[in-house]
Amino acid sequence: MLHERYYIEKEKQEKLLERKNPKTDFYNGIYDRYEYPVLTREHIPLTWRYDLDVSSNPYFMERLGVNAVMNAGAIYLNGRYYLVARIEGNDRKSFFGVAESGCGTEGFRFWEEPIVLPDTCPEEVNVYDMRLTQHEDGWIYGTFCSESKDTSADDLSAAVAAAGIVRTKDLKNWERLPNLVTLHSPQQRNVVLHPEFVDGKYAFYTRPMDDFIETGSGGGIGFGLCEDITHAVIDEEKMTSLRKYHTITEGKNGAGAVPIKTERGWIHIAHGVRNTAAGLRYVIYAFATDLNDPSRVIAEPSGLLIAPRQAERVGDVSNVVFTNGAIVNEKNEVYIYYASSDTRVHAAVTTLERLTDYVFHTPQDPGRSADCVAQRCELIRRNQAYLKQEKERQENGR
Ligand code: BGC
Ligand code: BMA
Repeated sequence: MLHERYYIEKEKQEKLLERKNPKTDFYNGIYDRYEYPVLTREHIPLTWRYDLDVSSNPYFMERLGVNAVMNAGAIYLNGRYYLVARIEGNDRKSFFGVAESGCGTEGFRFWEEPIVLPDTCPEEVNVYDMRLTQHEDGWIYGTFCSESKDTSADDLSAAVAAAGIVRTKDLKNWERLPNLVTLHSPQQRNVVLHPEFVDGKYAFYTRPMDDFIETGSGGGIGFGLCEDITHAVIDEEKMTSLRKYHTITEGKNGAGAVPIKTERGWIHIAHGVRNTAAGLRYVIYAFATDLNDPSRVIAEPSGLLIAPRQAERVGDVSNVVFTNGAIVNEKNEVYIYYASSDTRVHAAVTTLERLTDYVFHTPQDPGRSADCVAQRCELIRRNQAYLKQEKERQENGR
């Protein structure tokens, strides 16, 4: 016998999973936003949260609650959209689960059970933020943050972040490889595997850090090569997208989605962080690197691509948008999956043509107020002249 409440909750959830997700009227010409998040804690199957047996759970209580569903890696396989989401239990521990949809902006359903990664690191306490790379070697790799307690420090919250590496062919069976070793950076978060070999080697985007929170001397997003993915060691980390004073990356930045290959270069969708009186503010930005040397930045549109807006601004860690996954389908539509405020996952949708135009034709940040206002006045004056010319053209045509 099932509790009567089970049927009510099941029906509520079914409605949510079947809900249509219309575009909002948000407009910037770059991407569309959607009315609802694509994944929330309410998407988590009831079997993961409730004990359905009325004799052991007479009140139909959540026994293992889920607090948030966020930061999802993404991959497109055989015409279907897959997200590997970070699911955070009420216990603050995260794990991964696959959610699948036929359309990319709605209808995501979790598979029956979460991903069970091989438990090879006894000191590891938390895992999160997986990036999924379809590598040209034939494997799908997942890189994620593997966090352990820093036992060398007195501070209870002192931690060590490393990059975990797993691989799979089907998102079901996962092989765990040793964590990435970066010889010159004691900590790593936001590590992304490049989808192609570079000089015959595996290439990683890294994020050199001196300690768990502060990137310290780490100047931005790093890039390093390694010979053997089964014992991945990176010696030199070159710098790609740099942190800069008084920009959206001043505090820190990190690689997000796996870079997207276009005719003009690799497009990267990353995050930038600045400190504020209200805490860290995370936004998403984009840049491009050279096709032959993916560490060399060749285009840097000014400022942010996605900022937390309206309801997105509020959540467990407010004022945050974060991405670690994007999908390009065969129609060259681009689905950028981003989480808001460490609470839920949304899709921002554009096309490869638009994203390329954005990355290569958005002016660069000139770096100072005086130059930025001059840049804007130049645009305004060109527009005024254009409007005048259009008006004359229309009047002459009449
Ligand atoms: C949290 C992450 C966060 C990191 C740095 C971790 O313990 O799980 O969500 O990004 O700390 O603040
Ligand atoms: C981090 C990330 C994310 C998180 C963000 C904001 O450093 O790795 O897990 O979304 O902070 O809390």
